[in-house]
Amino acid sequence: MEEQNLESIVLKAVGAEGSIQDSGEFAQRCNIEDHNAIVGVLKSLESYDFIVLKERSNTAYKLTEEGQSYLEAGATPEAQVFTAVRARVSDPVGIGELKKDLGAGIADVGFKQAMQKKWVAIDKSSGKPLVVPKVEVIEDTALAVLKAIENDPATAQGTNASELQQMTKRKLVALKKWSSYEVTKGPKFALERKKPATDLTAEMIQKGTWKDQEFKEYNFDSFGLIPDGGYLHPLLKVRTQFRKIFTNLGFEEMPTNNYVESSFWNFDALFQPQQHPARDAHDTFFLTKPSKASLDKIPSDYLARVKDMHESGGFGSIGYGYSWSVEESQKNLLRTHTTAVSSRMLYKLAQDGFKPAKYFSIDRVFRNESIDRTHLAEFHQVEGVVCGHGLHLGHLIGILQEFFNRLGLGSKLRFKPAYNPYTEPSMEIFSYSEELGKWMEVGNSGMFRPEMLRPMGIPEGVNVIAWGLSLERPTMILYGIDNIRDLFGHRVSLQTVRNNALCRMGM
Ligand code: FB9
Repeated sequence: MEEQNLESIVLKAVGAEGSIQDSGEFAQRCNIEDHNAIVGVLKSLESYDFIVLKERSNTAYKLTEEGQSYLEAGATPEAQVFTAVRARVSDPVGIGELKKDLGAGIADVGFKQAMQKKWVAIDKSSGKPLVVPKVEVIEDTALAVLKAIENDPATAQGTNASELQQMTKRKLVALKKWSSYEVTKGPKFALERKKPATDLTAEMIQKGTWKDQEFKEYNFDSFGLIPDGGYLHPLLKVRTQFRKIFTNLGFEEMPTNNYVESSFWNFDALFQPQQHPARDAHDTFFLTKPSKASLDKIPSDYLARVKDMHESGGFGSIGYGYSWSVEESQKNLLRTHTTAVSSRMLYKLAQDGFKPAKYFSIDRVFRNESIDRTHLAEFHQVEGVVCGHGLHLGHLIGILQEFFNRLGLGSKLRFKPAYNPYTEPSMEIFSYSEELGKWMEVGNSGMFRPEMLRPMGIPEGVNVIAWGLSLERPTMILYGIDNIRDLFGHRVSLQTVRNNALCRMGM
């Protein structure tokens, strides 16, 4: 029944009778099965001073399911056993026969009780233990107690304490305790409770009903609802930190919004030979639809210069001396590094009339490599590019020192000679981790080769220094995540996203 209805039933009863003697009896009278529903309404009305409650403690015996079953059977198990044994006085039976006739449960319980009451005994004179009656008639007193309780649970009229204790011990009855209430009118009694309004509305003001309207008091102790909101993924927090570092160093972000790239921009423009293992399907995701990039996207004069460079070199280079295939350069792929974007940007810079520039990119790249706990077939590459007149390795080392200082990795930085197809010289970058107590690889770097820059039209004397690292590695270390699947992919727990701390990096 609705709480509102219960409330009006209670208020009308108190209004008509002046009080309710007992809420439990009242609930029964109104066919309200759940007394607790009434109690909830009484407590609410009392909190608004509509009524006054006087608590009463109640106890009553209640038959258990087992007790109820004996009442329905009309006899306790002991009485049933005596009746069966009395009927076979001339041809006594054993307990086994009784179990067959009465059922094991009744026979076991009844035999034990009947023996205790000396209603029956065991006769072994025939060699086999037989159950025989010891009295002519019995009185099923336990049944009488069950009947008395059923008739009057509150007082169990006609029974005594010992009998009730015995019945409770046999788990045929249980003592129930509950509270009920005497209800009388309170200082603010009314036949109907007008819910106090929570808002002052324009209608109340216009009609003037606010004058008689009761308003709910402000509860200054309650906490406001915590507004749910969006949460930033740890990778995006670290990306923001990288962006801040690059922009504070005067770098411009490159447009990286194309995951699909031609082999030309991803490899050929970088002077990466067409036989290079990295260009094999085991390392690169090639597209089948569309499998080919349209040539008109690649300026024909530039394409010719790249072809020449690969085949016969130029600008001091001897090239690779192989027959360069334009079809190979048209193969579409998922970019394997954001250096493909750097090559597009540098070509555009040269074509628009070179001027010194600093670019950066942070975006997804894809490699067809074996995956493990810390590697997926994709990751976010972070790349920095600086181009200017007379740049040399010292400038690269300097910008790396400044960049990694801002990541908090610059106190001990070392550089190790390395190889990349499109940079010469190249260096791997290492930082000493006090926490891990070892040197940690934190990136790769180099100076783009003239074989890459000159065909673009980048002028002689201008060099380009560049470096790269990943977003996942620093994020996993900063957030203590050891399995990349807990950071990236469909298994990421949204709770982790909700709970993760602010990203604090270096400076
Ligand atoms: O990120 C890497 N390590 C790293 C970086 C930061 C860091 O910070 C922690 C808070 C303390 C911790 C670790 N690495 C590069 C090094 C290794 O993790 C390496 O095992 C994995 N590398 C990726 C590529 O692996 C297939 C990281 C990724 C990487 C490597 C090279 C480049 C970019 C990303 C590059 C480049 C480049 C070179 C020359 C010119 C232009 C770009």
